[in-house]
This record gives sequence, structure tokens and C-alpha cells, in this order.
Amino acid sequence: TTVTLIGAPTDVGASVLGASMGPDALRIAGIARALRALGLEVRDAGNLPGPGNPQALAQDGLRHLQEVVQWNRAVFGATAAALGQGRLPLLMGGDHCLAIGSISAVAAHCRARGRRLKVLWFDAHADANTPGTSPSGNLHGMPVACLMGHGPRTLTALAGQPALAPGQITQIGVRSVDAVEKRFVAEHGIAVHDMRSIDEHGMRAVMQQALADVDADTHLHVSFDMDAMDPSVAPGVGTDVRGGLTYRETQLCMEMLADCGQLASADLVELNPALDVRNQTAELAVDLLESLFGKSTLVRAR
Ligand code: DIR
Ligand code: MN
Ligand code: MN
Ligand code: MN
Repeated sequence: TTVTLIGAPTDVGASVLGASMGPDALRIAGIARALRALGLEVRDAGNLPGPGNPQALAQDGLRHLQEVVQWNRAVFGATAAALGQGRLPLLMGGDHCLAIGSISAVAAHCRARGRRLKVLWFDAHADANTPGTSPSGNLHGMPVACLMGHGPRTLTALAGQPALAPGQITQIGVRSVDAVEKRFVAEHGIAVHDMRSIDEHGMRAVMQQALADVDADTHLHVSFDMDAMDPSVAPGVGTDVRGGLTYRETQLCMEMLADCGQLASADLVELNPALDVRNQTAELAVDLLESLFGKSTLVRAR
């Protein structure tokens, strides 16, 4: 595998400032060095350019739409370019609105090649609000709805048509869904393994179910919001919710994803160094990425 690291230092989709420092925190935590040590060829493409945070009020239920569109056009272009070179794009965020651009590019790529696309979305939140349902107007709470075609046209039509059908995404770690957002999740039949489901069935069973429809012809995209994890291990996030994934549960996810062998693109988002403790959340992210890209304790029979 050849990996292209793409920094997307945006926080225009969030309320809390600071996710814009995420890419550099990951670099300082040694993301490129760690992946190279696994034998991967890694290119750091640097940071994409984009607008700063105007800290404006919502208009028509949306905050910073123009800025979010600008960032996502850049993310779309850089993701498409890496995929076109046969490389695995790893988006370093930045707030989760950037997944609109990355997954739209991945969907267009898969459509052109007749490949199946499956997205695994790790998050405390369902990110399925629309301008009409969002309590905040923040676009980092809307990427899943946008990718399914619900949201402003400038974002839903990045790839010409909606990027995802509901059956193509599975969410893991969810524990905070807004009142009206719940209806969107239910009406679209999105597969959500919330924390209760993980408590009841265990992470191994949840991941087996999440990966059951992934075959050798599937492009697997992982969109990992650091707030999926418990704030006690991952304090460097802007919207923490107690009762999240443990370190061991998350490692198991990453190892099972590595074993399935179909990972072809990823987002690592919502890391907020301004709220972190001695860069520990960035170091945790790098640790998890090592497992995602195949680091294992023992030689594994496959
Ligand atoms: C909340 C928070 N559901 C919103 N969303 C977050 O503003 O839509 N997503 N933090 O990551
Ligand atoms: Mn998110
Ligand atoms: Mn979240
Ligand atoms: Mn719909």
C-alpha cells in the first residue's frame, strides 16, 4: 500500500475552535514515521489551503456554508488525485465536515470503476442532521445526511449525485443523537451500533456484522471521529460525550479492519489539540492507525 497524508486544517464546521491544529499534532505524534515503520510508502502532501473561521452565526440553519464548501472542494480534489494515482488517501482533520468531500470523491472513484463502497463511521454522534433539524447549524453534525443527498446542493452534489445509499454505511460508537436527527436515522434505516449495542453484544460481534458485506471487490472507507472514544483516553476533542469506546475495543476494531484487507481510504477527524493533554489524543490516534494499517502483536495466521 502507498499512502498519501492530506492535511485538512478546518474547524469551520464546528463550534469549538482548534481542530484546525489537528494535522500538525498528528505529524508531531509521528504519523508518517509510524506508518513507514510498517513498510508502507508514505507521502505527506502537506496541508490544503482554505478559509479561516469567521465565527459567524447560522444562516438558514447553516454556519459557514461558503467556507465549508471551499474546504470540501479542496478535499474532494486532493482525495480524487490520490485515488487516481492508485494511492490510499488518509485525511488528517480538521472537523468532520471534511468527510463530505473525501467520501464524495471516493464514491465517484468507485462508481467509475464499478467497485462497491462501504463506509465505517466511528463517532459518538450520528452526524445525520440537516439544516432543518440541526440544533447548532454546525456542518460537522451533517456529513452523513449530506452524503445521502440531504443538505445544501453545493455539498450534496460535489460528486454529481448523492455519494451514499443508507445501506452503504455502518456507524459504531454512537451515544448522542439529537431529537429530530433520530428520525432521519430511523427513516433511512442506517445501521447504527450504538454504545448499548456494543455493551450487549461485544465489539467482536459488532465488527463481524459491520464487515459481513465487505468482499474482495469492496472499497472500504473508514471515517474515524476521535470523539467515538471515551474522553478519559481521548480528551482532545471538541464535543466529548462520556461512555465511549475503550482503548481495547478500538484496537480490536482496527485490527479486524486490518485483517479484512480492504481498507482503501480513511479520515481521522475532530482531533482538537487546544483541548488535548500533552498531545496524548494525537499519539493515541497514531497508535490506532498503526493497528489499522496492520501492526499486530504476534505473527498472525490469515
Ligand atoms: C450535534 C453535535 N449533534 C450537532 N455533533 C457533533 O451539532 O449536530 N458531531 N459534534 O461530531
Ligand atoms: Mn463526527
Ligand atoms: Mn462526533
Ligand atoms: Mn433520503
